[in-house]
Formats: sequence, C-alpha cells, structure tokens
Amino acid sequence: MTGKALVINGPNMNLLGQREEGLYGSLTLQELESGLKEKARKLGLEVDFFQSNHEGDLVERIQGSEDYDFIIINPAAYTHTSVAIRDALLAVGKPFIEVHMTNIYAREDFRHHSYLSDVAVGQIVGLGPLGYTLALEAAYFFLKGDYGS
Ligand code: CA2
Repeated sequence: MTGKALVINGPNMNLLGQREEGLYGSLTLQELESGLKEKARKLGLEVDFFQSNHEGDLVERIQGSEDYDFIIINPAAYTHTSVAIRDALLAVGKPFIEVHMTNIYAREDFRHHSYLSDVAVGQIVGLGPLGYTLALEAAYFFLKGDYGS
C-alpha cells in the first residue's frame, strides 16, 4: 500500500534535545524525523517533514499539502491560540492527527484547550516521541481503510 504523510512541527520544536530535556526528552528533531522515516519505510508510506517557528509559514505549508494523504501535526504553542492553523487544516480537508510530546491536560490550564482537537481524526498526548510513531501507524491503518476495526 502507498500513501504520503506530512509531519509538521510548530514553534520551538527545533530545540528538541537541546533545552528542557526533563520535559521534552533528549532526542533531537532530526533524530525524531529519521526514526519516523525508518518507520514509514517499514509501513510502505512516504513521509516528509516541516518545522517552522512562524504561524504564517505553517499555514502556507498546510495550504500546499494537496499531494499528501495524511497530516501529523504538533502545532506546539499555536495549538492553544491559532484559529488560522485550524482554518488551513479545514480548508485542505486532509485527515490529521494532533500529537503532543507532553500531556497537555496535566499542565497549565491554558494548555488544556486545543483549536484542533475537535476536527482531528485523533489526538495523542504525553507519550513523547513515541506519539509520532503511533500517529504514523494510525495513519497507515486509516489509509488502509481499517482504522477502528
Ligand atoms: O507537548 C507538546 O508537544 C507541546 O505541543 C509542546 C509546546 C507547548 O507549547 C505545548 O503546550 C505542548 C512547546 C514546544 C516545544 O518547545 C521546546 C522548548 C524547549 C526544548 C524543546 C522543545
């Protein structure tokens, strides 16, 4: 089976493995992405990656995602603020999974609300880098058409 997934990370995710390792772990974004590349290869999926610290760049990447079948997105802080990212995802109409490294529901109140969760296929929180791997596997089953069975 074939399918193409796009993994998008929002602001400060470029600092993974370099700061706040107690919270976000020691894996760098590059290491996270190469692990996902390998997982995608095993699943027979194609995968591309995008990270930006800028809301408009994230919106434009989402708008230009017509070639992809599935999006995995950690909008980072924009999760809690961005109607623009929500609208872009709704505009392209691609199925997507929202991933967070940390359990946003166990953190400050302002992190409990997501502008994406009600329009996502699903949300994975608190599992660190494993969340992205599981999201990719979920994308595989979703695209195969036996998601939920
Ligand atoms: O838990 C997550 O994945 C978050 O999306 C991470 C965001 C935070 O604003 C969300 O509430 C939850 C923070 C981005 C990561 O920032 C880093 C800062 C230093 C080192 C590594 C990452």
